[in-house]
Amino acid sequence: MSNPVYVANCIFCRIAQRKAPSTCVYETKYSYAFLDIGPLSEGHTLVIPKTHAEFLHELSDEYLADLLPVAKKIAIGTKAEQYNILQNNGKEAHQAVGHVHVHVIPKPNQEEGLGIKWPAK
Ligand code: D5M
Repeated sequence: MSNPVYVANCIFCRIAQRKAPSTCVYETKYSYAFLDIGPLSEGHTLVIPKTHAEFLHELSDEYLADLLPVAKKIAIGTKAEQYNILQNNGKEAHQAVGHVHVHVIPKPNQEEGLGIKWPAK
């Protein structure tokens, strides 16, 4: 495993290091998953690498390879049959936080919701 890069003024680096608050959903050696602060739906989760990279193309394959399996696990954990996986790179592409993150956005039943109890381990 290559040495992780930590950027002190990056909020997602701070979250991954547990120096800033978050609701952890799941984590691996390479990735950290937590609830989005402004959820588009119940269970909206972000998966981030535990090393700093602003854009996907700057992230090493070692960390990149873990992001989608974790996103899949989160999606399964929500029990939503329908969901979006999104990943934005650059301001024009609606990236607001400069640390790679994958959105998992479940589409819960509008009346019943998902009834998730986090963390879903
Ligand atoms: O999405 C950036 C996402 O990051 C957006 O949905 C809000 C979320 N966000 C920002 N700060 C926090 C903290 N501190 N905790 C949890 N979620 C956060 P983007 O793809 O860059 O537009």
